[in-house]
Amino acid sequence: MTLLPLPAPGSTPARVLTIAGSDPGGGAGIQADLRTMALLGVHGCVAVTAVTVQNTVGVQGFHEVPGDVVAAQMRAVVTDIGVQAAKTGMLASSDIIAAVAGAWRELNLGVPLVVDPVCASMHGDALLAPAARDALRAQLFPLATLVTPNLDEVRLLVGIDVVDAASQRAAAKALHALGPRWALVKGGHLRSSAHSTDLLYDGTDFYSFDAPRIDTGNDHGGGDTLAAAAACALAHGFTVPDAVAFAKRWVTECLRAAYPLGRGHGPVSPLFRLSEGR
Ligand code: PXL
Repeated sequence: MTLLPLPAPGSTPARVLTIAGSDPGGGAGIQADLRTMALLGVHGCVAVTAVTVQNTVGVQGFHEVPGDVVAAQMRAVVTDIGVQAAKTGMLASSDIIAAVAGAWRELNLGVPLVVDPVCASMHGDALLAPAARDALRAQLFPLATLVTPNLDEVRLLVGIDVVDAASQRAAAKALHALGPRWALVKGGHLRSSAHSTDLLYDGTDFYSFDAPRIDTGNDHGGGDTLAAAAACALAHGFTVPDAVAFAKRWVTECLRAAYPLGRGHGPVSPLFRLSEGR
C-alpha cells in the first residue's frame, strides 16, 4: 500500500501526541499507537493516562494518572517538541477528561485532534468510568476534529443500535451533533456483513469506506491502530476523508498480519511493514 512520506535519516519526522493508557501486553493502547506511528515514520509522543493491568485474556484493573499530571505531560511535549496532530485513547475518568480538554483549549495548537472514545476492552472490561461518558460527550467531543467510535461505543454514547446502513447514518448524525467536526462510525463490529464499512459524516456529506472483513480472533488494538494511523496522516496534512481512507487500508493490512499471542486475542500488527520490499 502507498504509505506516508518517510523522513530522511537524521531529519526530524512529523510528531504526533497520543494521550492514552498503557497495555502491558503490548497489544493496544499507547503500545499500539507507538508501533503504528514508528512504522509510518512518525515520532510518537505520549501523555500516559492510566496504567492498565491486563494480558490477552482480560483486564484485571487499572491505576489512573491524576488529571493535572496528564495535562502537564501534554504541555511539556507541545511547548518543546511540537506536534502536528494528537489523538486520545483510554481516558479512564472525568478528572482526566476535564484536564485534557482544559489543556487542549489552553494550548490552542490549531492541529487536528482525533478522539477515539474508548469505553471498554474487547472483553467488556470497563476502561472509562460510566459517569465519565457525559464528560467525554460534553467536554472533549466539541474539541475533536474526528471521533472514531466502534458500534459498542456508539450504543453507549448516543444510544443507537447500529444494525444496518440507515441506523449507521442516524448514529453518525447523532455523534456529529455532539460537536466534533467529523464523526466516523466504524462498522467492523457488524459481524453479519462480509465487509467492514465505516461511515464518515461532516454535517453535510457522508463518505463510506469499505474493506473486506478479515476474519481473525487476533484483533486487539484495532481501534487504536486506526485512530493512530489517521492522526499520522492528518499530521502530514491529509484531509479527513483521505486520512480515514488511509487509516482504513492500514488497519486492514494490520488485521491481515495479526498474530496469535498468549491464550486470548492477539494484536493487529503493523510489523508486516518491516518485510516489505525485502
Ligand atoms: O483498544 C482499546 C484500548 C485502548 N487502550 C487501552 C486498552 C484498550 C483495550 O483493551 O487496554 C489501554
